[in-house]
Amino acid sequence: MRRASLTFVAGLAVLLAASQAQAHAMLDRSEPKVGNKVAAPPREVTLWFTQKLEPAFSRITVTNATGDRVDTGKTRVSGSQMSVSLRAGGAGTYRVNWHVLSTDSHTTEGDFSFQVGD
Ligand SMILES: [Cu+2]
Repeated sequence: MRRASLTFVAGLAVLLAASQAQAHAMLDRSEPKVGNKVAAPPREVTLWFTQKLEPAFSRITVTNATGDRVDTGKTRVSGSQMSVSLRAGGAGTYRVNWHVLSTDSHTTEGDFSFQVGD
């Protein structure tokens, strides 16, 4: 009896987590694109989300192949889009970390990488 109800509660929690995840601001697309290769270091990184973002609590950080921060630290938010300018950071693998608060008051975060040069 107790085990059965615990299983039910766990199943409910999974269902709730799944439905909430759909309602959060998820990464829709990016420029440079996730996992893509670009010829030269981009001047900025732009991310588009599935919901509008709260500017005060949404940010992007970008590191280059040597792990140095190459973003300017000033994330710009407009609706469901945010972007940050980059300093020149050379070739190699760049990693983008993002953290957003959507207008439904939920936070989500994630990261991805793209390649620069050859
Ligand atoms: Cu949400």
